Amino acid sequence: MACKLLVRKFQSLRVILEEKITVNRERVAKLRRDNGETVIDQITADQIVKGMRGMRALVNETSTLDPYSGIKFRGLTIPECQARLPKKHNQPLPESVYWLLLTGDIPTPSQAEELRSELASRASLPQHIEDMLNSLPKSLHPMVQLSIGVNSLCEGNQFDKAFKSDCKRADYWKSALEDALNLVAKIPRIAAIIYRNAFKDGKICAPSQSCDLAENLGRMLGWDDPNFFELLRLYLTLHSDHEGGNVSAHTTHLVGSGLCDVFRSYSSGLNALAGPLHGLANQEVLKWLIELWKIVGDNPTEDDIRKYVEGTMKKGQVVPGYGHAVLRVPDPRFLIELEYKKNYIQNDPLLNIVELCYKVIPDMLKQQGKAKNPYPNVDAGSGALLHHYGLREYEFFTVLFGVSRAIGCSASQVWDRALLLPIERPISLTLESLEELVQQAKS
Ligand code: HAX
Repeated sequence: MACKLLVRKFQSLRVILEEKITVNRERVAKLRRDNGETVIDQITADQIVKGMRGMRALVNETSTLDPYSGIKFRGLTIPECQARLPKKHNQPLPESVYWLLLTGDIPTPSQAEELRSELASRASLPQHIEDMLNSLPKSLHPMVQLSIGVNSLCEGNQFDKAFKSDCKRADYWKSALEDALNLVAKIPRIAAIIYRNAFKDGKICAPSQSCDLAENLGRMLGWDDPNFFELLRLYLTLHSDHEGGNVSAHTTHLVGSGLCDVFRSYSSGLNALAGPLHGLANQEVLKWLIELWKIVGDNPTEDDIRKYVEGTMKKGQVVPGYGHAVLRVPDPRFLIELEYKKNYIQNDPLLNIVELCYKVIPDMLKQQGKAKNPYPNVDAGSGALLHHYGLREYEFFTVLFGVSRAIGCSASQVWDRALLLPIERPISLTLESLEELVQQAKS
């Protein structure tokens, strides 16, 4: 019997996905049948010690990351997305980015509108989840609150219902898609409730049926500024996806591989995002920049910045917002942030400091000789842009990252189920067995 799903009017995305899934499932079957035993890579002891570093060992359809040219969403660079996806004002609609990541196609304006309208219709939360979020202590870090909120969305999820019914495994992706749409639709409200409770008066407006995800998010946060909504559109695009091996995407994929629904998988991914070497770096950058600004004032020299960075390094700390595990050039997302500043913001002392840091820090990290990538990553500029528009509570910044990354992680989860990917289960080694394997390989 076919998997029973909530029947909604919105069908075109499902129909398009169904056709693509049939074709891609056959590709996977052929690959495994004809070439399942073909060796395509080798692994060194160093890569094992460094936690599968650089190993090509996962399938992820939504995006690819090249060390030199950066992220591509379904083959498109971010500037190409900005040029080709349906937009509001000058930035892609987050809904059109979601459509692209889900289907691999550039949506038509009417498809983007259809998805926008569908997500807006799902944007509210059950009252008991609002009550639960309102009851959390204000002092609980916003990322913990976000993870709790997303986890709680799993109640009554479609994937579990399908799993417990006689739904065929081949149809699991349909319920994963239902849940994915609900996640992306509802996470802005969870984020906004957390913000309003932790930093404002706890009052929040209802999501509007006529706004896109970014504007709804901005309005629920308490803004009424089209320029801020425009920044949020860019922000949601820049942070939406970064291939499958990063800590949060990989965590989501791993948890989902045990057939956990998208809410619990992504809630785990959010905890992964909350580490300071990963997503939390955006809060750490702003904290660090504000301290720097206090010390050096509005018009610092390059030497002022150098002195402060030396202090950070002497303490044995990393310079937040610099370095990357894969990229070997300045993160194109950071360059787009600078471009945004140039086009939209005349004069902002903190953003000027961000630019000055970019002049100074790469050479310092090169001289230090440790970091493989001395250049800025996406987190180097994102917080200062939010600060410009008055969003200054940096403990909230990773929550915005988490709202954005739900787009990519949930699209990937749909494809994980669509391609019938099995449970992920690598093998760990003790140091002793690794040493033995090294000796065997050398003899
Ligand atoms: N400042 C100072 N030292 C740095 C550094 C930085 N920004 N980046 C790397 N290094 C050091 C490392 O600590 C490491 O030192 P040890 O050998 O003493 O352990 C050495 O350089 C080699 O590290 P690497 O191989 O270049 O870097 P990794 O791939 O291990 O780590 C990180 C990549 C992004 C975690 C790292 O560059 C870092 O800690 N950067 C600062 C934190 C940050 O901005 N994180 C956000 C990254 C982007 C992201 O995921 N956003 O969500």
